[in-house]
Amino acid sequence: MTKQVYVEKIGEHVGEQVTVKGWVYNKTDKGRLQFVLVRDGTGVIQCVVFKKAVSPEAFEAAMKLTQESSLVVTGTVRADERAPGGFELDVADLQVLQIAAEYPISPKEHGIEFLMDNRHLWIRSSRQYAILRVRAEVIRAIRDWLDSHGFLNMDTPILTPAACEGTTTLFETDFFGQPAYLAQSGQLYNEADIMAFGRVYCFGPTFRAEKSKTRRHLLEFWMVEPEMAFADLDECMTVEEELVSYVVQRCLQNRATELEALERDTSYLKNVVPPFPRITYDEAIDLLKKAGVEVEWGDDFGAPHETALGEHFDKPVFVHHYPTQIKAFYMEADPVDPRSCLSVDLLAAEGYGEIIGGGQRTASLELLERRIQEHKLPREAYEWYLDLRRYGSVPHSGFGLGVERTVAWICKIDHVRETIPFPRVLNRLYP
Ligand code: NSS
Repeated sequence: MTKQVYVEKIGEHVGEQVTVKGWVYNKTDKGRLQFVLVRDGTGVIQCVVFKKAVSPEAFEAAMKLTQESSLVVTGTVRADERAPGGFELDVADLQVLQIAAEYPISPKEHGIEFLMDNRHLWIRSSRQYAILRVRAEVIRAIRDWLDSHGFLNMDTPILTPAACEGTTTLFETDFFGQPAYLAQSGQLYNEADIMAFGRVYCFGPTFRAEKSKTRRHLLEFWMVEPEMAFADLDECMTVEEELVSYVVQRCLQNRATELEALERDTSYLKNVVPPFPRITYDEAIDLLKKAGVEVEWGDDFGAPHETALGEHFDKPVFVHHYPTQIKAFYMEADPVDPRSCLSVDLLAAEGYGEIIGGGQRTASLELLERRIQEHKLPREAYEWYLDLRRYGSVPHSGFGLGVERTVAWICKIDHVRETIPFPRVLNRLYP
């Protein structure tokens, strides 16, 4: 039996006979020579099938290969500078598992609806492959950083009795006759967890019935949410900038090939190291007015505002102390000016806008009770959350980083739909 290897590691086997299992990526017919590009999930290798080097059956099989046919090839690894990836396989034997039907996705331009309908196949193409490998690295880097900085992974429920981020984007489902909502955030449970474990994070899918179609919104997205007992707003920002910098640097290091394939200019990313600029909402308003953007104190920032702000800085920028009226019910009040709250958003530059939302949470029972009332939330569903202010309340902070927006920014791609294997966007549940 010849040793099976992955293309990614093929360079370690120069001169050896190995077996590769994969799919036909492309094929060039040169008569007695068939050049078959095979991808195996870890890379692509050119396999050279020479008529005289294989059995007549194997050569016949090679002739019939179509794009995406599945096969097992055995051959000798040869280093070749001209080959894509630097190595080639001189084929000794070839076994076809299945001859693929005519593949619907070709190098020609396809409309987005067609590609979305064929997402289950689209993920095989080189651009999607690169983006989704960056995504996996982002997730791994986040976990590595948090796991090695004292954060304990505590996952939070997906079926919940109450809203965290407002009642307008809840997905409702039936919980044996009682309404349940898909989690918009694990934050409220994280707040319970930190009173037991100090520093925690949850990392999971979150759901928002966003009725708007934008390039930044998914209905199902992944969010990592660190939460810290005894941390104030400043410390929250420090943790955010360290985490984001680590994630970006890890991608530059471990996903250079993918970023290059995406033609990502990485000079901006190299500059993503702490500290990031920190400005207040009031300063942001001034900046926007000076830049000629129409805005009034009290307005929430939309994509045009965030883009304009991001353009001012050569790094991601923190905007903190937003008006209380435009933020969630759990935000701690600013002790100096109660019209503002201790919230912070991190805006990625290059037009990408908000990738993190977070801040310091209300520690006082009285204020929290008032906010729940003001936001017209059903108090019974939040009794347990109020308990956290009855039994050893402490100042605490946390944030949520959206994986898809972060990946879109790192890859510099237009739409978050390409940053998750199977995106859930408005009016689309298939495939
Ligand atoms: O609504 S957030 O701003 N904040 C929260 O959910 C807090 N409860 C998090 C926390 O403090 N633990 O969302 C946080 C991030 C936001 O910055 C985006 O990066 C991402 O989650 N996000 C989204 N990504 C994709 N699609 C949609 N619809 C979306 N909504 C938020």
